[in-house]
Amino acid sequence: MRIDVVSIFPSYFDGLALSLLGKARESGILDLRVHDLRDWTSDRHRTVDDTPYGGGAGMVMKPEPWALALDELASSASGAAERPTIIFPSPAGEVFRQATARDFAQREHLIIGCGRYEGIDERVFEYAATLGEVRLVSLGDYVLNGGEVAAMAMIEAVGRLIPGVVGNPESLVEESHEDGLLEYPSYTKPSSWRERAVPDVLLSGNHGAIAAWRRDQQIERTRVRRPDLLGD
Ligand code: 6GU
Repeated sequence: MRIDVVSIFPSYFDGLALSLLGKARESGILDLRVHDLRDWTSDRHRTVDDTPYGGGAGMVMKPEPWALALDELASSASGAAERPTIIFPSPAGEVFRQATARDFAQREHLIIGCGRYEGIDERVFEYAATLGEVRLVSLGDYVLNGGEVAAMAMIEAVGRLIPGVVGNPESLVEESHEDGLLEYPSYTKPSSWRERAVPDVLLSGNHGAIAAWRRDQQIERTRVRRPDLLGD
């Protein structure tokens, strides 16, 4: 999979050289490239924003650098048969869920455009739709200063679903949200620690009883912490 990120703060993404995603990049499973939006400006100050028409607080990102960036990146993934999926992290977007991550993980080429929260000129989204499928995607109902942290969360959630990135694919299925429930609690040695015992059933060797207990725990946790997921 190819992922191109466009940001005015490319060094946010340095952390993606670490851990499982870093390994996936080294092995070539994940071709992740981070670009500085200012590379597509041509004025001396490398300007990317301007005041909003109609007035109001803050600045709006200018359309011209975005269009040049998208033109170049949408056509540069040589060999990609599909048009790219162009993602703009935005608190005004659809909510990013595990199902969204699974959807994006199927795609050959993602372009992620990180704006500042006052926004990108609206015409950029219309123009991007001529180059690929545009998705405005939010992490949830709170406000970040820009799209970078959200983009990193999405890249990690998507990247770990690419076959070969997570060593043991079984660890992907037993997680929170994969089956619509929160995950069950985990324990390791010692079996008794600071007066706290590991639940007996986990030491019983009875795999049927363990599976049933874990399922009950998933349902109970979900009922208490996330009743919205149960839809009742
Ligand atoms: Cl995707 N962007 C920003 N700026 N704020 C957010 C968000 C995204 N998701 C939640 N809050």
